[in-house]
Amino acid sequence: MRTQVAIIGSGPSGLLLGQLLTEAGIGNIIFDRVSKDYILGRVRAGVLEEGTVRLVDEANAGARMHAEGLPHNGFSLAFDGRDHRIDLHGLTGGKRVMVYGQTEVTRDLMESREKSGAETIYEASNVQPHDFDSAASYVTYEKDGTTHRIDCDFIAGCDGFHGTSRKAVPKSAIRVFEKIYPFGWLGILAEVPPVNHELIYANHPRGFALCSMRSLTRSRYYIQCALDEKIEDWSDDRFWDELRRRLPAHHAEALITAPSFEKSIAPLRSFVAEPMRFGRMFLVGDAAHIVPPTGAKGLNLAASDVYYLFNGLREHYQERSAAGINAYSEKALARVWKAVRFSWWMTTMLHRFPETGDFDQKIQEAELDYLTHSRAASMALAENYVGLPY
Ligand code: RFL
Ligand code: PHB
Repeated sequence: MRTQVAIIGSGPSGLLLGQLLTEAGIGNIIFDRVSKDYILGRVRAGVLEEGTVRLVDEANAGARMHAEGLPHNGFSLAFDGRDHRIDLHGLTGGKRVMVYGQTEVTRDLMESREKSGAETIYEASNVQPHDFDSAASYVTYEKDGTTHRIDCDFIAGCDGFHGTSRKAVPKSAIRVFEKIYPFGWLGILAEVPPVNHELIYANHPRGFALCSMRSLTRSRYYIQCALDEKIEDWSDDRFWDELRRRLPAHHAEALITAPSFEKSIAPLRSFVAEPMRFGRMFLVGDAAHIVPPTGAKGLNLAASDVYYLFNGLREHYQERSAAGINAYSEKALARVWKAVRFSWWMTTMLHRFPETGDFDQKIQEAELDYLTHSRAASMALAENYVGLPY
């Protein structure tokens, strides 16, 4: 069997690329090692940049996002017992973000893919890219006891941080940059109205906290925790108490609680692999880079990678030009590193580091005070948060 683009991974990167290619009449097959239901059970990102919204629209999957997503014009930085609003809309000349869960984006993209008739092979085990340094690339996978082979022009490695694509690249051809943070995020979902109509990022001597949402009746809350914390040790009551302690008093008093229906701990990491192209295989999204979630950039970077790669592939097929494909790695990495910097900076400014003490807490508060009182500093934050242009 043969296709034009073999896509490994049915997360947001793979699905978005697949739908843009399908809309442009370029053949593609997606392979994922897990089931559709498993993918739809993963709770992850919640904040979409305008560029991401635009791409989901181009992929013909934006209707529900526009009907149910919540446009946000700002967010709050809370520290020293007070709230300080960052007016994203005013500071960026009219830009905003969309609060709409990654799970819902994924569901919408899967639905439009099913409607378009493009093929996805779920529960494909041992998916492997082959011969991507030649013009005769192919992918193999196993299903129902049989090994299958799909020949293709290109391979898109959209299989996340633990995927197979990056691992298939010879060590001598790839360079990785990594930073592991000495804490994680404990996150919960609960069927309660959000404590505030906008997100709250809180710096507190006890550690960072984030109040986010999925809708006007469903909240997503996170608190910074030690890496060796066990989820079983965190009852809902303990979580709510700790969250309240880290918020300014008026929010703590207004917080509505209920039993959580999802609770998990995520480690924080910055990671970049260079380059992002190896012959006829491209790495896209988390397969190539990871950022700590503090800047809300992971999914949005996946989307900008997809934008550059889709345009490169479209130029290849429709205009017989290799310019876009040849520029993919360099263009994507230039944007990736700026988001890596922003996410590292937000993380450093908002979290309590185990090795630091009260001096560092005061420095963070001074930085936050400067940030919220200097228009120039607020503008730089807002410009990055809504997403650098592409
Ligand atoms: P994904 O979503 O990991 O999808 C990869 C897919 O590849 C499949 N796969 C394989 N398939 C075949 N063979 C193999 N060997 C395979 N190995 C893996 C997997 O089953 C999966 O279906 O990567 P993708 O598509 O690049 O998307 C990246 C985003 O998921 C990620 O960057 C964001 O979720 C990060 N993130 C956030 N990003 C934002 O932009 N805004 C946010 O607010 C935000 N919050 C978050 C986040 C990530 C979090 N966690 C849990 C990591 C909050 C959290 C808590
Ligand atoms: C979320 O809603 O899951 C979320 C929002 C903002 C972030 C990270 C996660 O920075």
